[in-house]
Amino acid sequence: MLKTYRYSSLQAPDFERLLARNTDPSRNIEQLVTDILEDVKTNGDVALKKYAEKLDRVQLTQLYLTAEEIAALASTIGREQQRALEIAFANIYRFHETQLRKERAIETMPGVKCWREPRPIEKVGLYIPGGSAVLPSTLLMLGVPARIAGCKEIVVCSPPQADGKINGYIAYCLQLLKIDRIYLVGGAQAVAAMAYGTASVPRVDKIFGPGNQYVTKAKSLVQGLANVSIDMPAGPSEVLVIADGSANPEYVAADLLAQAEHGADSQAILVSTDPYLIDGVQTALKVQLAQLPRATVAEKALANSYAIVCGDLEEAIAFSNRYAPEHLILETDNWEPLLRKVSNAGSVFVGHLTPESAGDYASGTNHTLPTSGFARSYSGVSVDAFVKKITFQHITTDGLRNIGPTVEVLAELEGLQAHKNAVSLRLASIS
Ligand code: HSO
Ligand code: ZN
Repeated sequence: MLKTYRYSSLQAPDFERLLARNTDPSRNIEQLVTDILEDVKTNGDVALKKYAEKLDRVQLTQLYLTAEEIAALASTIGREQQRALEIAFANIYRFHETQLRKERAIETMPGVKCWREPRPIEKVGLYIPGGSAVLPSTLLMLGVPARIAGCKEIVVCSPPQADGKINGYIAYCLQLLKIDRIYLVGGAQAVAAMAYGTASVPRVDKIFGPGNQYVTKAKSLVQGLANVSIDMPAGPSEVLVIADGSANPEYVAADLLAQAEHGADSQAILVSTDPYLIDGVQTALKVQLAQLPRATVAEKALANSYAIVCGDLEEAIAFSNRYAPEHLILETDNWEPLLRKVSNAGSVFVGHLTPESAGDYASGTNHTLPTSGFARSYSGVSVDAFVKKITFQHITTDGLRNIGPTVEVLAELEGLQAHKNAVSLRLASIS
């Protein structure tokens, strides 16, 4: 079921092919999204209602739901589901709260004090997709760090259902987050609305959240066009499992399928030191796949995935670091020495009993992570993504005596006399 390659026989072009993903630089998408951005920029709410009718098949008189409407929807969900969302909320809160740790002020020279303080990004926009699967967990993963950071305005956009409402689980998460409005806007038009602002939807400073190719393209375009920043370039989701003979093939298969069911373009990669384990996983994949409601989606994703046989765990980690997976699962008894060798990955799941699903929902870590190899240079979403860190400094009389001459020399060597004067004038007046 999974195509299998031998690590030792891979040549440079094989690596290139196996490591590449999300390479479709479709110009059609770019043109379409540019038109939507322009339309929303010029026609605001009118354009948003038009797209709701055309794409979400719903006529909206009002582009948002109020606190009362959200409360009514939230009250329709079951107690067990409420409890699960509450536990996830609490764990995500606990884990992210520690990220606000204060940094120490430093005296770089006597009398020269420097420090850094975080300030929340005032207005943030969270996009919650509503495509083939609605993901309330994504609202928690973005809303919790935004709340902890202290963002003043949290704008949430999600496509309306055919009845002009949103799913009750999303509504319950809004309540947990104390967000009292949700905008019924989806797709590239939601990104446009939050980037430019319309009569109904406020303009924001930074846009977060996953989405389809249109949403992703819109996010990358508005960065340049509208002076707004984004969390990260997000592509289809992916997992890489490193497993040896100690792994349980059924667990491994389940983890690969948990990834594969996200979308036909998802990738689930198995890297193993044991060909028998790969055989076992292939068998388990067949059995488990047959029982999945989203089997068609998962099957397509598996067709776009593969397994690699490595000589040892060193090679496995080397491949993983080159692939830079969004999620890395280490299904081996011998995980401990591997940890420090992991150099590129979004989020790592350690040992046989740590499925990615735990982190997707409820263990506390964030599930908004870099894909498509961006784990080489990006981190997942955290409280940091919702703040700016501002540096401060204060110099005393002694401090100026200490640092002044150095600055004068450097200004002189760069030929910037005014810079030098700003120091020299002060030094003269304190001597
Ligand atoms: N695996 C997805 C997150 C998710 N899974 C949400 C289930 N719901 C990207 O990290
Ligand atoms: Zn997932």
